[in-house]
Amino acid sequence: MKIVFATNNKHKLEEAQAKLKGTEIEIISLEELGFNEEIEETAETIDGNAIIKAEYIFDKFNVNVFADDTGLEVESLNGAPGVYSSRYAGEHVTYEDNVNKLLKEMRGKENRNARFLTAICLILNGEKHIFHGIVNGKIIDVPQGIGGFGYDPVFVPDGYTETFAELPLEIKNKISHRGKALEELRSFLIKN
Ligand code: ITT
Repeated sequence: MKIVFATNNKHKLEEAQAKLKGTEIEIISLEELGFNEEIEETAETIDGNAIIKAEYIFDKFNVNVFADDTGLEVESLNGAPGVYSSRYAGEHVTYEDNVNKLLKEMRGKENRNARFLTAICLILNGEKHIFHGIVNGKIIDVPQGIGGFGYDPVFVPDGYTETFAELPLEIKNKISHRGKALEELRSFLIKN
């Protein structure tokens, strides 16, 4: 079965490909589909943005498709940056800019608890399904590691001492927000 992953993020693509390896499910990227626009994420929730991205590609190409939207929610920042995680430091910023803004906002805060939340919206044969994944952890104050992307260098998942940027991709993919949501997607696709 071929299925489009509606993302422009190559790290997400890599994580999904690793998760679906060994199954009959083949992921088609937006690049392979010949689509290279940005899809505007105008919803105020993670679920809403995942739905927007999947529906946009479904409406345009009439293909089986899934999309991922992810946010980092920090307890002492009342859930920020949340749905605004990709543009926390402004529009068209780097991952580093966002991390620096986060560390600045958290300076002096004792409560370092945070979680990543992923929503995946799948549209299969025209029907919509939503899957979720969450990982709890802590924000450290000096970035560590060069793997992963986004906020990975400052996020230490519960039960570990390394950040997601230090842990091998296999471990991140096993315990992470996206790894868990992809696992749900995988089981669903195998059954259907
Ligand atoms: P697409 O919308 O094209 O899928 P994106 O990078 O814009 O890609 P999001 O809209 O889901 O993805 O933005 C979420 C932001 O949250 C993203 O830019 C990263 O900074 C961060 N993020 C998402 N997943 C992450 C992960 O696994 N580890 C660390 N940071 C992550």
